[in-house]
Amino acid sequence: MKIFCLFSVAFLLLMLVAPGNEAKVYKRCELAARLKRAGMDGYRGVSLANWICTAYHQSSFNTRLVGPQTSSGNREYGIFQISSRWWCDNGHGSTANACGISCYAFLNDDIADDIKCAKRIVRDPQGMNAWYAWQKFCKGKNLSKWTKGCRL
Ligand SMILES: *[C@@H]1O[C@H](CO)[C@@H](O)[C@H](O)[C@H]1NC(C)=O
Ligand SMILES: [Ca+2]
Repeated sequence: MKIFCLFSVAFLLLMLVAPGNEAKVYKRCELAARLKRAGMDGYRGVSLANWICTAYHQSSFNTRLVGPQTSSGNREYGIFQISSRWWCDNGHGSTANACGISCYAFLNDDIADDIKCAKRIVRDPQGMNAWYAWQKFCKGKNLSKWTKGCRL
């Protein structure tokens, strides 16, 4: 039993320190700073608060989130919940794969590729309406709370 506990603790520690392998959940202001650094504040006229609000309502800032399978057999991946139907390839069924990337690349703690694809998505005529959570929870709302208290 003691040995088992030691192994468990060792395993847990390993999981915590393994680089690039973390189930990273961003803090709100941490994500705000990261997105700002990536030029997302005002990208295509979309303020930083809109991106934070969208990410929160899509994934709770969890980079590891895989959405449930939809009726069309697709899933959504990562902090922005990007769909395998249009934007990435998850190896199951057909996809437009407009971002030219594996969906699994959206599940690690390096969100550079997620950001790049989100920019591609918002360049389409539908803009932010691509994200249902944005329409429902962010569009036309007072979004000041999403960047409040963040040093940006
Ligand atoms: C948005 O909400 C904040 C904080 O609740 C408030 O200070 C601000 O005046 C509001 N902005 C608008 C445009 O209503
Ligand atoms: Ca990634």
